[in-house]
Amino acid sequence: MMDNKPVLAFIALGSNLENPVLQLQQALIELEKLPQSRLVRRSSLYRTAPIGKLDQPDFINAVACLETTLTPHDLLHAILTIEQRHGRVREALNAPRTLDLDILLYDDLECHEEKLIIPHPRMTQRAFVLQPLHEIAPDCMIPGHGEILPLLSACSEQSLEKIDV
Ligand code: PH2
Ligand code: MG
Ligand code: MG
Repeated sequence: MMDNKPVLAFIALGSNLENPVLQLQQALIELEKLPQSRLVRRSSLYRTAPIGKLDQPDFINAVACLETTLTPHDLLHAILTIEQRHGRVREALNAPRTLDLDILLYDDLECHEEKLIIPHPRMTQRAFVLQPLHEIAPDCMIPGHGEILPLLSACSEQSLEKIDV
């Protein structure tokens, strides 16, 4: 797989347990070190109100862009390994977590497997994904959905703030 053509892949980062800012900063360093990959861009960190399950701490969220020759499945395996190093415990869907890393986009791929759905199925309704993604890739197209800005405008009621770190 070493000679695959490099593609851009976008990864969402989120944490709301055990010093979330540090969790994301450390995770970005680990993403930088992934094999066959280069971290080409990263967004600011954002403090965001929880979506889905409301009675949990605020999240810190960001988005990173990798240029990679890893396959989507190898990239998924690599980011799940990083989550595990951060002590991720999988409880209910939307439960608080030390670190969540999700593949948002992988080139223009659409993939609908049980364990790997790309584009990420809920990304188009979440400002905590769309705002940092828009910061680093305002012109990106979301396969099956199109431009990012109308999607972001449609979730303007979701509160988030850029943080200085
Ligand atoms: N992740 C979820 C559910 N809700 N809310 C915010 N603000 N940020 C998240 O990363 C998040 C969430 C499930 O992945
Ligand atoms: Mg996840
Ligand atoms: Mg997630």
